[in-house]
Amino acid sequence: MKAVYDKAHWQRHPKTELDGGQLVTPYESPERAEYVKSSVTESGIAQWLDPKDFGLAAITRTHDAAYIDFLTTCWQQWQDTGKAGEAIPAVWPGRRMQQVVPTDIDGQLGYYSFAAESSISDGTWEAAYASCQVALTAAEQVGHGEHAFGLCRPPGHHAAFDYFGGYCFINNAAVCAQYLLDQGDQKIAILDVDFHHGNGTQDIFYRRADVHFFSLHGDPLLVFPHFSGYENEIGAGPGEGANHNWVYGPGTTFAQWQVGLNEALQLIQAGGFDRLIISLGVDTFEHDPISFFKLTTDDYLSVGAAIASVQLPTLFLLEGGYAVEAIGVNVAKVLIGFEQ
Ligand code: Q9C
Ligand code: ZN
Repeated sequence: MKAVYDKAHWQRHPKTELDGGQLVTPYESPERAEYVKSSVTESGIAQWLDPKDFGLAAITRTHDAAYIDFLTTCWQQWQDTGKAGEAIPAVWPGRRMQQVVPTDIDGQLGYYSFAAESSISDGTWEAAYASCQVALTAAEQVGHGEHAFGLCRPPGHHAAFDYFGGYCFINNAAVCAQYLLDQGDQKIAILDVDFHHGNGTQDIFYRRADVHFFSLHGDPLLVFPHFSGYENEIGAGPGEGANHNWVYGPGTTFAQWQVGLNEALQLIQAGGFDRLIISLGVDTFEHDPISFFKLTTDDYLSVGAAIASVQLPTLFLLEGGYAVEAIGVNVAKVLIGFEQ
């Protein structure tokens, strides 16, 4: 399959993540992408392409233009105020407060985010933009009927129409779904196998019938993003019935998780979709430091094989996975299992 990588991901290099009341080295590190690049290259299944530039217009088809404006200016605004650390939101509009866009950068950070772990620093916008162009370059191949892998960093599935969080700034999968529709597709399926609920993707398509969203994830009563991902979230208006969540508890094995995977794949198989997008997180791994599923490296071969069974042109986009040295192999296993 075709695969796309851009070293510009290195521009996303924050020093801090707010975790347990401390500023720690971020889990979502540049090394992650390099391990994936090496393992996928070693597997021999990828033909690497250089990223193309589809411009900002492809992104503002899916995201609020004012939010994108904020992302492009945030770091400069933060620096202009002379603050010592990286940009971290610390205030949000609570229930019954006004949804206004403050002029002050602390207010803007709160308005345009839903969580505080993802510090913004020098190069964050540039890397997020490049990550999305990697995804779009891979999506173009899938539009031509090929399968492709976008080695996206930073990830995207927590980024909603107009807010960031969960290490995500631009929703790469959502931008690609819209791109494929704009190229003539009628109906796209997005299957999110990351450990965390893809709240951003769900948000963007919740009232739409042209993109159906399927997500398997840790129970939000117990894990991030906490306020999204419950099984009663089925879509609304024209999108009613087009959103599907499967939640699992601590210690979930592949045998248990696979039940939801197969239900999702059956719905996708029967749904008349033109193309399939996989939000490929491997934080479902047994040794992931921030997650609680128990998938093994060999299980990822079966994940890939199961996805292949629906026989749609498929776009894989990297999302999470924090057991740094294992994520490369685990991602490669999914792609190998898919191609076999
Ligand atoms: N103590 C993705 O997998 N909470 N994002 C982490 C760590 C945020 C995960 C808590 C997790 C975000 C793309
Ligand atoms: Zn995740």
